[in-house]
Amino acid sequence: MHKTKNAPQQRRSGATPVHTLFELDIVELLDADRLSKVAAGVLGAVHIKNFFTASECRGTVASLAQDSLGEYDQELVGRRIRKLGPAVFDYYNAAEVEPSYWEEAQAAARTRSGLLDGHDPLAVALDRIGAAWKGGVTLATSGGTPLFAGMLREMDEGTGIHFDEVEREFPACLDETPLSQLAFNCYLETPAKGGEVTVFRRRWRPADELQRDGYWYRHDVVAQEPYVTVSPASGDAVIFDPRNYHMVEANHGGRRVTLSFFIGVSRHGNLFVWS
Ligand SMILES: O=C(O)CCC(=O)C(=O)O
Ligand SMILES: [Fe+2]
Repeated sequence: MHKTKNAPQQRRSGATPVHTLFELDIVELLDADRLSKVAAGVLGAVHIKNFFTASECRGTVASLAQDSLGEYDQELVGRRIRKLGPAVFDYYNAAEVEPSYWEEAQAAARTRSGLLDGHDPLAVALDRIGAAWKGGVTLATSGGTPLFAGMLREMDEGTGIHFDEVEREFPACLDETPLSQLAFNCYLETPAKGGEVTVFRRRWRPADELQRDGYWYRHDVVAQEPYVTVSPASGDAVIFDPRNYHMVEANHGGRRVTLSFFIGVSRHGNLFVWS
C-alpha cells in the first residue's frame, strides 16, 4: 500500500543524535499533533483513511459535470491537469491576483457548493480539519478579499517533480505570511493503478534552478533524499508540506479526482486555506 524510504537515523560515536523524522503516518482520524508535525517538518506526510465516505465521494464526482472543468496552462506545465476553480498559481506571472480570478472564483464556488447532495464538499472537509485542529479554519485573503479554496482536480498524466510555496512564487498574494504551508488532497476517485504521490525530504534551494526541466525539476535534485510514497484509496486524504519536492505518478485505468487546497498555519494559531 505504501512505501517509506528513510535514511538511517544518524548517530556516530561522539556526535549528538539527530533524527531524519520523515515517516508516513496512516491514521483513521486526523489529529492536531500530526498536523503540527507535518507543518513543523518532522513528519513526511499523514494519510487519513476514509476522510470522506464512499457515498460522499460518489455523490460529489457524479454531480461534477465534465464541462465545468478548466485546466492549468498546458503550455506552461506540459500536461493536462483539469480543475474546477482558479488557482493563485494561474497568476504567478502577474503582479497580483487579477479580476478574472474573482469571476472564476465565484462561479466555481457556486458550482461546487451543491455537489455533495446539495452540500459543499469543501465545507465538509474544513469542518473535519477544524475539529481535528480544535481551532478555526478560514479562507485566506488577498487585499482583504477571501481567496478561492477547494478545487476539484482531475489528473491523468501525473506531475513532474515540483514544489509549491506561495510566499516564494507569489509573495504579494496572501495578506498573512503562513508559518508553514500544507497541501491537502482528498481522493474522491482513484485509478486501479498509478496515481501515487511521493514527497521528498527536500525543499527548494536557489541552485536548483540549474536543474529545471521546463516547469518541473530534474530527478537529480532529490536523488539522495528520503521520501514517502502514498497510494491513497478513494475517500482517503493526504496532508504534506508542498514546499518539499513532490510528484504524482500517471494513472493506469480509471480517473483520479481530488478535492485540493493549501492550508496555511497562521501566527494566531488558526488555519487558513486557498487553492
Ligand atoms: O494530487 C496529489 O496527490 C498532489 C498534487 C500536488 O502536487 C499538490 O497538491 O500540490
Ligand atoms: Fe504540488
